[in-house]
Amino acid sequence: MARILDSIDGPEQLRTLSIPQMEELAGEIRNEIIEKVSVRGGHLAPNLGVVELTMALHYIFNTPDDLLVWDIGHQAYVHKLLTGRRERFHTIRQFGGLSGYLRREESSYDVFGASHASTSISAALGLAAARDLQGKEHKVIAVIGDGALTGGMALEALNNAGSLKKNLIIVLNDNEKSISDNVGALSHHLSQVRKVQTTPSYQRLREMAKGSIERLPVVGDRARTAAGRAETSLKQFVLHSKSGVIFEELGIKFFWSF
Ligand SMILES: Cc1ncc(C[n+]2csc(CCOP(=O)(O)OP(=O)(O)O)c2C)c(N)n1
Repeated sequence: MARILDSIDGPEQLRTLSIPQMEELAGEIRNEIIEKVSVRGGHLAPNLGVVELTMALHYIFNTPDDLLVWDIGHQAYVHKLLTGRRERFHTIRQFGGLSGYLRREESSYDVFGASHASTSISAALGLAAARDLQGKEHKVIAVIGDGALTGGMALEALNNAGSLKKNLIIVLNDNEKSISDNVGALSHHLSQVRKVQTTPSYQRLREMAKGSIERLPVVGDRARTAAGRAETSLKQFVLHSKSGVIFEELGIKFFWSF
């Protein structure tokens, strides 16, 4: 049977799919990754975990004009499959084949070649500053895991990003794992916030707030912005914490999706 994946030469085709087609595509991508990685090894779990996230990013943003910066790049197999490299995917991590990480020489969609952890926010911030100097308007998005976020360079970049106030989107892929379980104060903070989200009282409040917002006579972006703000306030209220979510305190707006 013909696969949807075989018709995807770039994000343009992805953006024409319906939700059921995208669900089917997500399954095909997982099968492709399992099949190819099981032959010669590679990063399996980090890639199986970002299938929907990667599809959503390429669907929503106008890549490659909008710049997608992956931290490390070990989780970029899905990105490679969706950006014109599916026919060469079986060569990944082999001499002369596709890189197991990102390479600017390999594709215009590979904005920043890393493989070292914790570099994405810095790189994206630099790209956002360059964009502003050039008077351009594209989006810059850094995607970073909760493990990489604990690296010194990421913390330095957050410090800088919170004060420069560039239009920069940071997607935190908080899957509670690094190479092993995450450790440290930041990881503890995130787990506290996560715990709040899963309590029945928070869920009930959230549903109530969502219901009220949906009944408001505003539509589209304004409703979404209002919903985002309401959720942030709600979270901080429920957290009972003077300092709230640490990123907000650093000047970075924080939206949670799970
Ligand atoms: C400076 C540096 N230290 C260690 C590594 C090894 N390394 C590769 S992937 C990874 C885990 C990343 O975890 P996380 O950022 O949470 O991403 P996930 O795999 O969960 O998507 C690490 C530590 C690295 N690439 N660079």
